[in-house]
Amino acid sequence: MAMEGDIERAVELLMPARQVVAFTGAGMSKGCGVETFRGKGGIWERFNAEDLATMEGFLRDPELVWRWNEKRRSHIQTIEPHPGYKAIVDLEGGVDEVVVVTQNIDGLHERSGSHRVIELHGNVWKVRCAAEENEPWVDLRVPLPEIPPRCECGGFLRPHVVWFGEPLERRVILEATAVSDSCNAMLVIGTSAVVYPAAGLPLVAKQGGAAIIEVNPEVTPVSEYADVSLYAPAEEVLPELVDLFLERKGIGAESAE
Ligand code: BV8
Repeated sequence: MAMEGDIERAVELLMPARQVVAFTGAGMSKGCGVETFRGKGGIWERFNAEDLATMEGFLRDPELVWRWNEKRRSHIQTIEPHPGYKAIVDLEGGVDEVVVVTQNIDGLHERSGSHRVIELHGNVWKVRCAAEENEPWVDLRVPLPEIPPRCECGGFLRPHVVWFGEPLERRVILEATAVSDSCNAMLVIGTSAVVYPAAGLPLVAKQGGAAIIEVNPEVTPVSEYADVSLYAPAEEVLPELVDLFLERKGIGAESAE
């Protein structure tokens, strides 16, 4: 568990910050019952990433990829963001700007009220035509009328998520890199920090002079250069951290709305 002293240290690091980036991974959603990819019981322990999260896998078996994404969509639809999501929204009341840079595709940050969210790997509620490679659109249908769903052109729809071996959208990674470089503090929450280019962003922030505050029950590559690591679940320690920060700022949580 995170020691009180570590939370104090994290608050101290946040006090002078004007722009804060909350960089999140699958561990941020674990507290809502969404599975992580790695670690005990992770998705990649039971499934092969090549089959479910690559274009090759999709072309080989679009039905299997859609069954997996359909299962995630119907599960995500039923869950409520945990108090750690609200803590990130409340943090907005104590600094000039909070930018959420997330690897997650579940849309939970926007649903919990964060005002600026950069989705590095897309969003499972958006689809686009795999044949026309056109602009994505929101498709909230659960269940989908057919698996795999088809575009009007007759081609398959695909989830608007970034698969392994696919580049991130230029505009997205450029914006994420810019805010990581310019922020004064980065909260690195619930990521194993092994998937690039996303995993390189905490180091961009560090080299840009930001204080790095890690939130993860486990040690990760970020732990080596974090200013403080809070080894605890995000859903537990984020509310504690933000409440103490807002108190020190003389801002009640209610007025942080
Ligand atoms: C690219 C969307 C180049 C999909 C995802 C060899 C072959 C091919 C590619 C590569 C290769 N070697 C390297 C690469 C690049 C590859 C990569 O980095 N691979 C890694 C595995 C080595 N990267 C890519 O392929 C990227 N694209 O490089 O393109 C290119 C350039 C130009 C032109 C053409 C090509 C694209 C990567 C994006 C893949 N898509 N997701 C979908 O979801 O369907 S990746 C997926 O895993 C996530 O999005 C996330 O980004 C990533 C990492 O997962 P995490 O979020 O960190 O989650 P994880 O489960 O790993 O860890 C959870 C953590 O939470 C743990 O640390 C745990 O301790 C902690 N935790 C648990 N409970 C809690 C908690 N923390 C807090 N609270 C809790 N309660």
